[in-house]
Amino acid sequence: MKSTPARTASAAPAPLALLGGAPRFAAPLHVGRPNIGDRERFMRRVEKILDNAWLTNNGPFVQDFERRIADLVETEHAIAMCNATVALEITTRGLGLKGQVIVPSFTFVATAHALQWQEIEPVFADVDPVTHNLDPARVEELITPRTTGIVGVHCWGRPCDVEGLQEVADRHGLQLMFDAAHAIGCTHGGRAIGSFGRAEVFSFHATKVCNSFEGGVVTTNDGELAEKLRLMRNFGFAGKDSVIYVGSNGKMSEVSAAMGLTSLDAFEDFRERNRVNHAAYARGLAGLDGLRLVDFDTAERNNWQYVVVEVDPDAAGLSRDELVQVLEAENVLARRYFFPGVHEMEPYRSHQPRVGEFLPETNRLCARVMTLPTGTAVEPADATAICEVVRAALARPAEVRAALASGTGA
Ligand code: T4K
Repeated sequence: MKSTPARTASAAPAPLALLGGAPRFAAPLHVGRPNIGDRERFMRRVEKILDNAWLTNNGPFVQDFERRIADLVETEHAIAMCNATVALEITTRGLGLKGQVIVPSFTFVATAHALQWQEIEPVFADVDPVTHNLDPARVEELITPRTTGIVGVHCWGRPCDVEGLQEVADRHGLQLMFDAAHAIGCTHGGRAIGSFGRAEVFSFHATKVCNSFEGGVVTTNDGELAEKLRLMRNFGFAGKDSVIYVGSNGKMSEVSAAMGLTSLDAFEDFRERNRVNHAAYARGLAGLDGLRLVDFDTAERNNWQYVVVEVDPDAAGLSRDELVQVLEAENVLARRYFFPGVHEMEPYRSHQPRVGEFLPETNRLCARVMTLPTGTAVEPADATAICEVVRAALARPAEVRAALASGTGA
């Protein structure tokens, strides 16, 4: 598998760039650099699309992509859409959610926006500090007569407490669905994520382990729901001149499906690169006080697409934000996923100004978590070099802090 040759790592453990050394990487190393897959195969698919003169509206490549996803996640139905945000909107609409829906705040803003866009109020529940996923006990406390559903997020591809959430949902007659944007190819209890709750929504955005440039797929075993979602993604058309629902335009284009198929062809290679990179990070960060690399249950299948580190500033000697700046000076663009918490973003911040008081674990994670580069653009040696930078910074926190304060840093 080819990796992006746009940067070089220097061999010696150089002085930190923040402290006057040369940046460790000549070109930026991103979180979310797309995995490209086999270009020739993609180009051949594009040629075929042009030959077909069938560019969108449920074409053969979209249908093929849907079959491949349904096989992969072992569901009866997979409905491809233009992105996961629209897929979330259409799925919540198709499920008839209204009033209030309980979601985590420790997520990408799209989870909440998909509800708010339809004037459904997202109610933020706190997450479990270890799993980073919704805590069913906190969810249950927030149920009111206006609550109609729960949207769990399998954060980083690690499964939610699916059973705990399902029990809460059943006890209160609520719909349960999942934002599985991060979780393609992952399992829970040996069963593929994709068939839990009423429906699950995957993202195939460019930055995801498998991508279709932009894309989302809803999976479900509920045939009636699947049919409704298929119509809703196409303006509600049930036949040539017959519209039976309010619908949107959520269709995936053929060229996106061609990229999605090409990505799926290489998925096992992508997964393996992510796994070895994660292992390199685990070795490189081992023994550093105050740093916790989020791990994955090796009894399950994982896609390892996020390398997530929690930084305890007291034990580590530097904060997450300070480390992000140290890395930036080295051309390593670590990301603060997810910061700030969605409850700190508009319109939620204005709608619910005090809700943060009830989200202590979310607030703690938002202040401590950073994600590091992985994927096919990153070699395990790059991961090792990034860890050396972190180690070097933590060995001299006072110097780092002074450089940041004086503005001589990044
Ligand atoms: N639910 C959850 C839990 C999600 O995490 C997401 C999306 C969604 C729902 C919604 O799914 P979609 O509607 O997007 O299908 C990025 C992604 O855009 C977003 O898809 C993702 N989650 C989120 C976690 O990350 P940003 O705003 O941080 O993206 P951006 O543009 O800063 O890109 C990230 C990095 O990737 C950059 O440093 C550059 C690099 N990059 C990006 C693109 C697009 C490239 O190198 N090439 C590229 O083509 O949100």
